[in-house]
Amino acid sequence: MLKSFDIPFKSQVLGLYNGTFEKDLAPLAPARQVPILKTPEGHIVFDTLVIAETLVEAHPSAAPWPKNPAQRGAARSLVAQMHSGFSALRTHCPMNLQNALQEFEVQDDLHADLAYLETLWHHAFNMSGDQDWLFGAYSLADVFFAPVAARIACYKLPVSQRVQNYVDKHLALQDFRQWRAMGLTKHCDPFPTTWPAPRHLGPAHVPFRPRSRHGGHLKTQHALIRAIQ
Ligand SMILES: N[C@@H](CCC(=O)N[C@@H](CS)C(=O)NCC(=O)O)C(=O)O
Repeated sequence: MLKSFDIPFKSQVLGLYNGTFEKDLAPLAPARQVPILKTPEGHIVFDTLVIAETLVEAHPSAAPWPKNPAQRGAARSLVAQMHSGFSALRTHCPMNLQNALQEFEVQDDLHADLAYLETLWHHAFNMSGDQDWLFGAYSLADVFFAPVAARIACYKLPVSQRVQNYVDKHLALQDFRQWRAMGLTKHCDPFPTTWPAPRHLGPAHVPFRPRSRHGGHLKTQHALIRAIQ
């Protein structure tokens, strides 16, 4: 999110799966889940939606929401739906940027989530004139659906060609590839999920060196605290 809108930050990883999570969280109280944002003033802000709105306030020129009011309202609605719903997708398809499955059985409730996802995304494509991103230029709506795109790729979920094109667009995005490359440098032992038949996520296993878009030296303004996925 911060990177997509060119907001400098320093990232700190907490040990979600290695037993240090509670201890790592202690200085960030009362947050008890990641991600967490620490502002330049030292304020702790947690929950992705609140982090997004905090950044919008602090960096209005970054323009992370669509300019057009109708599209902005729709973008916010889609993000809210994502944030508060899609429980089947979350339950059956935990995020994993390391591997993808060859075969995965899609349950009825997951089919229903995917159908609703198609409805929401096509609504956005129709509003914006069917461009690459949901509302034309890359916006917070795309940020919030990036993990959904990763899940669709990871579990090879059945989606329409239009939606698959949108997913591929996410996977090919430089910031997405860098995010994933940074994740691949971390290893969990034991790995938290059982993967019967892993394969590469695709569309290409593109080598990407984790580094800052600003030439390697990040000027620390925000600290984004996240966990090993
Ligand atoms: N509503 C929260 C959900 C955050 C969330 O589920 N975080 C997970 C990792 S993705 C977490 O911290 N899990 C650890 C735990 O619940 O103990 C948000 O969107 O920020």
